[in-house]
Amino acid sequence: MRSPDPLSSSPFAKALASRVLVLDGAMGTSLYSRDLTVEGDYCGCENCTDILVDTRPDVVQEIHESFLEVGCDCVETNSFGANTLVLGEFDRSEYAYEYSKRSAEIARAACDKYSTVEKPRFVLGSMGPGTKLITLGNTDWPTMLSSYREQAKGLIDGGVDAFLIETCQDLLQVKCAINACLQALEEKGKTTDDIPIMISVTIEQQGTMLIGTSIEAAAAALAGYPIISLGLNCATGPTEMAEHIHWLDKHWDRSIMVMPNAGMPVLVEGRTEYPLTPTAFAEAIKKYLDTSSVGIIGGCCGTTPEHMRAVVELVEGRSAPPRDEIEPAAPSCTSLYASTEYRQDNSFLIVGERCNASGSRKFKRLLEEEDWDSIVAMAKQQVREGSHVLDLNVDYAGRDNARDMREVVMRLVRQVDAPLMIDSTQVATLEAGLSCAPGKCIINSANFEDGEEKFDEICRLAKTYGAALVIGTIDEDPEAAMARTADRKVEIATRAIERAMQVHGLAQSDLFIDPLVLPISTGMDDDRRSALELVEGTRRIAEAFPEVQITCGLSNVSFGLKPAARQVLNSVFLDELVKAGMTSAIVHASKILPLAKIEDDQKRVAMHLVYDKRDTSVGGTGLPKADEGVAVA
Ligand code: THG
Repeated sequence: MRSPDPLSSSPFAKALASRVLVLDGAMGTSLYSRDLTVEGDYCGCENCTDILVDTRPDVVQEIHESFLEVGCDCVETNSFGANTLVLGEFDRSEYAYEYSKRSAEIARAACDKYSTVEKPRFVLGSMGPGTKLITLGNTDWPTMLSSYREQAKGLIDGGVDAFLIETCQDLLQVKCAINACLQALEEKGKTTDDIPIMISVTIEQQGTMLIGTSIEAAAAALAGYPIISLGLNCATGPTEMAEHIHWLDKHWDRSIMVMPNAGMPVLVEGRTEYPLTPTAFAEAIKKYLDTSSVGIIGGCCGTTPEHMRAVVELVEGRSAPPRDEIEPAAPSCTSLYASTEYRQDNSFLIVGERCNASGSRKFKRLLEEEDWDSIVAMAKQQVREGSHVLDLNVDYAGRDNARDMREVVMRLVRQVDAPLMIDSTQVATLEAGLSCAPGKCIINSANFEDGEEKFDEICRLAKTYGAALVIGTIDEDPEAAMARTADRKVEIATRAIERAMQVHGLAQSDLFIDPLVLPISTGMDDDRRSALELVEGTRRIAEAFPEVQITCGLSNVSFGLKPAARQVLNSVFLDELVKAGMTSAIVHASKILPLAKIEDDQKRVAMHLVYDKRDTSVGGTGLPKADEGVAVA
């Protein structure tokens, strides 16, 4: 549970923490209702409303004032598309900063006219989604990042009280815009304490964001970012948003915003109209105030000052709904579509191991052949076999690994509904994957083998891309880098967890400690204790850090043994690990046997191997030979 401490101490954040705030209504539909000329006012750029802050600041300010006049607490700047990508379509990308700054100054001037000590008015810097969907490859992360950064810098210099990243359709776009705001703030020597970040996503009538993301997935993917609120705007009227708002009400532990259209748009004689009258709009809003914890209410398409006047009357005197009693949603990772909890009841988080160039001959061949479709089919097959998450490793000497990672991730995120574990030893390859993945991924992995610098670099990737992080218990010790004893596993895990949390602000629940499975099948005496040291290390890490996840590359334990023997040993070992507190494992899902299906004597032999009890009564390993198969009903 989070303390009531708002994410920011700015005047806007304080107001948000104390009372329900009302935003303004539609800017776009208000502008379109004015008599503006394409050649003069729009400089020939039809529909580029962002230009109007330059050509018709009077009209823009007048619209702001019309909303302040009826009592709105906040206005949104007229900067919905004032970023380099959108303005580039009008050959005006170099104006992104200037238009954004002007939009904020105009809104500020309007607010200054109406602000009083009792009722200060606030400027929210509007940042729209643009016209390019990054998850669909219409643009890329660096381009979009610099596009939004220009806008954010202009909004800061123009004096906004908060950023409002709104009408979001694509999670990757949201993550990118948040980073742009954070970079712009840093450049200006400010933080989210000065200018907080608000997010508003658009849930279409069919119940998800444009490219299929559920509200649960959006909340899970965004929870790790320093945002002060999450809400919904556009696409539908207030009634259609109810289900999603009520989900946020139960599971989102910060402020909630609702900014609906004035009903579902209807076509009347070729024109789009919004059917809800101010009274009907306010009635629908009243239901939210009575039954949920909405703290910010605004109006999107089709809402006029009269609509907002009716809302202001409802809200007058209401204090901010408390959010600190909310039990946040269980820690999860997400695909583009849905979220997957890290902790599985009576089971473990199954991470499919097969999309790995060094873990599967087939995958390696498909990568060589650049047979992307068959790679997607392999991924889908693993989900059918029960994998919750898919490990993806394209490390392959002599190939462009970053490119391969992009090619595969771009396809998997859209075609396979499972979160990804992005696996590489190279930072550039990890970043290539993360910057194409809209959901909340798990990075595999960081460790201290090459010192703290590389560890820190990967923690920063986790922060930037909103990912969870696997940390292997390996350190700089040139003699024994990989922790082989329970003591060293615990020692390195402790150092890593503390550093990831204290230096990088990662959440304990987003850390997956990998205490390292080493083969016990080498025949070397030194390796025989590896399994039991791992069971013991797992138990102690789970005890010391109850919120941390613990994972491993299970199949490593049985390298070199015959396939049937591997199945038995892997399955028995996994069961011991889960009992000791392991919460996840990278496995070949269809090859894990339920213990009930393993014969007792095979189980006993496997246990002897795991716990290094030498059993002289059986010859060889005592596990089934390849040609015997395993007795499975
Ligand atoms: N920890 C973490 N990540 C990891 C590992 C780990 N990622 C990679 C690896 N180890 C886990 N993945 C695999 C994948 C496949 C196999 C073992 C571990 C495997 N493959 C068969 C083999 O090599 O015999 C090949 C099968 C085939 O070619 O189809 O055993 O420890 N964090």
